[in-house]
Amino acid sequence: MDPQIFRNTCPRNCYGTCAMLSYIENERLVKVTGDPDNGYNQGRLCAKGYAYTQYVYHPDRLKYPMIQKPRGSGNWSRISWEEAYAIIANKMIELNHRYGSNLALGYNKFSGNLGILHYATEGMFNSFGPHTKTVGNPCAQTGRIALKHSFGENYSSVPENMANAKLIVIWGSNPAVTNVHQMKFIYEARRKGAQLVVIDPIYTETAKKADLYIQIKPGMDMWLALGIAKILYETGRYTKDIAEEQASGWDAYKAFLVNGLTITDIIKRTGTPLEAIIGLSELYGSIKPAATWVGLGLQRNRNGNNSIEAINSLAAMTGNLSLPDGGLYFMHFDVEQFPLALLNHSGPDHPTIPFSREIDISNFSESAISLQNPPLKLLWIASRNIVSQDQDLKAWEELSKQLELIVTVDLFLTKTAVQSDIVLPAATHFEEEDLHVGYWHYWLSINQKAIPTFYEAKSDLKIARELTTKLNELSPGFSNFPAEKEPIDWIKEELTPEMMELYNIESYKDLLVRPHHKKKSKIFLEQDKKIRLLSPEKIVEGESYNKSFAKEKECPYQLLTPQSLLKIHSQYEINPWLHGGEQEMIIEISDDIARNHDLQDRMKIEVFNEYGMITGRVRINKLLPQNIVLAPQAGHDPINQLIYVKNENIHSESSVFFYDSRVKIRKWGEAHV
Ligand SMILES: Nc1nc2c(c(=O)[nH]1)N[C@H]1C(S)=C(S)[C@@H](COP(=O)(O)OP(=O)(O)OC[C@H]3O[C@@H](n4cnc5c(=O)[nH]c(N)nc54)[C@H](O)[C@@H]3O)O[C@H]1N2
Ligand SMILES: Nc1nc2c(c(=O)[nH]1)N[C@H]1C(S)=C(S)[C@@H](COP(=O)(O)OP(=O)(O)OC[C@H]3O[C@@H](n4cnc5c(=O)[nH]c(N)nc54)[C@H](O)[C@@H]3O)O[C@H]1N2
Ligand code: SF4
Ligand SMILES: [Mo]
Repeated sequence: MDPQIFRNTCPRNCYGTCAMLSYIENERLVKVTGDPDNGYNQGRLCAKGYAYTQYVYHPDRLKYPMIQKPRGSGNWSRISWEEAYAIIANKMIELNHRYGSNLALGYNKFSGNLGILHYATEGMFNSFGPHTKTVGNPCAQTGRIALKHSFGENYSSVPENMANAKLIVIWGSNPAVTNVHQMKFIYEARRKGAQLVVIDPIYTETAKKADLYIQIKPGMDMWLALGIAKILYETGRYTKDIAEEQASGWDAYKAFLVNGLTITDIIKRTGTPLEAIIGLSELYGSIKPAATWVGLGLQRNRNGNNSIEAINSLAAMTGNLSLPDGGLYFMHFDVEQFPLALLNHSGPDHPTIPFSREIDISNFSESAISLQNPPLKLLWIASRNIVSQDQDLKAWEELSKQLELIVTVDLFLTKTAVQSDIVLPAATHFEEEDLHVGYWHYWLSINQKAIPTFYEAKSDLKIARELTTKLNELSPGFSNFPAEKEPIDWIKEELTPEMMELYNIESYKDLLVRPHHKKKSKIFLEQDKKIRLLSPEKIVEGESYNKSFAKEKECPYQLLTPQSLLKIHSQYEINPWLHGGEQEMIIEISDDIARNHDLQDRMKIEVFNEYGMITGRVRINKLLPQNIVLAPQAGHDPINQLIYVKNENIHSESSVFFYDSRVKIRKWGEAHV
């Protein structure tokens, strides 16, 4: 019998949002391929995508709900869904009675599955009335704010068009690792003669493909962008009508370029040689269209906002933003144009409490601890591995002490799940329906249920439907979640006439035939964009970044922990096709650091600071800047134990400044001899 073929979409937090075809035989997933009808991934997947047949049937997948008594003991026992719902619902109701509201109930959800129906978690909590919600984005908020400041709205060009650019400048992104399908368009551009420039403190896999690689000190891109702008202004190679007429803040910006900085300053601050600065200004000054990519890596430090605004200003003054194949790349938030009926589900009113409490996910644990009247008592964790991926894990430990019930919904017994009271097994995307809009490309695709659910796993939506039913059984009116609605009803609700027109479809059924691209004319109107140039006040603020490392002497090395090719954050590391068993953490250091500590390749070291310590094996990387330590995320002893990077401005939202971390190192055991 021929296999049945279904349309699925890889739901990972990944630039690809790859449309895929799944092949099913006897109700079993036997093969996956990329969907050739999606113009972005064009029939291809990455290695993680091709490994889905193994991921779905992985022996470690959670099969049943389980309870652990006491928390953290490892003493798990299997319970039925009915029991799990009863325990959770009774606790929710008890907390409601104790405090007179549901503010003691909260969730932490992030990026395990980005499907629109995965807003079921938020929808379920909304259905309780005022509660404690997690807002913000630890990954991209800083860049998002910077783009909004520069352009008044979001801005990210169509990635397929990068193939037609004549110059591609990537600031702080590593697509050869994090966005493999984009490399196809980059290679195509290069074949047609385009120049590729990569600006990164690390000589990455993408840098290896570049015509010009510029090594820069982390956090110093603002200065490099200003330096290039200065040269272009002084040599008259900029687009006058845009800079002088369309952009706001030109006079102050220009005055700063002329009087506020010298090229010698730029070289000192960025650590970039003069030849590279001249080289990049020659390219920006002479080649059009130029595609400028402000990467996510760029904004994981305190100066990220200013760096992005500086690069935006440079891209604007060179006149590339209005050219069809030039433009600016970051990521987009088009998903927010959909109704997002689950996310925006409105719950019942509370007689005295008008709103939910909000916690910024970028400073989750510390903010949660500070909540009083009532304190946070129940935490629901979904699509999130806090213990591996968040910062300030000491605050997380503190927070867990006050939590009376932690429920984690996941596919695996993660580092976070083992610190929970109850785990609930989640379904893979092959086991549930969903709808997906990318954040990089502009394709809309559907996700069909292709196989029966694995043992007793359930989708987050199914869990929301069943738990709210149980709550209402025990306490009528507790929740107003529309539990009767099927996944397809939610999908149809997202596809309003406006959205269908935007994506050229007449019904969801068109998505069963192929994914659809957003109408190009509706993506953005370059001509109308307002451009606000980086202001000298911001530059002064950026200046203080140079001095912000007060602990420099004490903790001399900067810790960079970017993403890895064969993982998505903490995911996939248990997949044998991708990773051969448990691996020792490899810590890359410069030969300078190796010399200082008398270290050689493969030696065991300890990396530590006042928050914690981890061990690993040395790999000397001669191309690393002097004071940089490079380590991967996740693993059995996650590096995030050493990461504690607060945004000092508590009133401003930001990404987590993961790359502002500092550490010390020593030979393994050195402290104990
Ligand atoms: N394989 C794989 N792909 C992924 C992910 C994954 O975990 N694995 N995660 C996905 C997610 S959620 C995200 S957010 C993206 C992120 O992917 P990217 O956008 O590529 O971002 P990062 O990996 O954080 O960092 C990219 C580069 O920025 C550099 N960098 C750090 N600081 C600076 C700086 O100050 N200036 C400059 N110029 N460069 C700097 C780092 O050295 C790194 O090489 O990848 C997505 N894709
Ligand atoms: N040191 C350091 N830390 C970082 C970063 C860094 O650069 N350096 N990058 C940060 C970035 S960019 C990001 S985006 C975050 C990512 O942070 P997280 O989103 O917490 O990262 P993941 O490790 O992908 O964890 C997602 C979890 O969701 C689970 N999951 C998958 N699908 C489903 C589902 O359908 N339902 C439910 N309930 N669960 C599901 C997965 O099994 C996994 O355990 O990490 C951040 N942490
Ligand atoms: S992880 Fe990213 S690149 Fe790989 S299949 Fe999924 S969406 Fe595509
Ligand atoms: Mo991210």
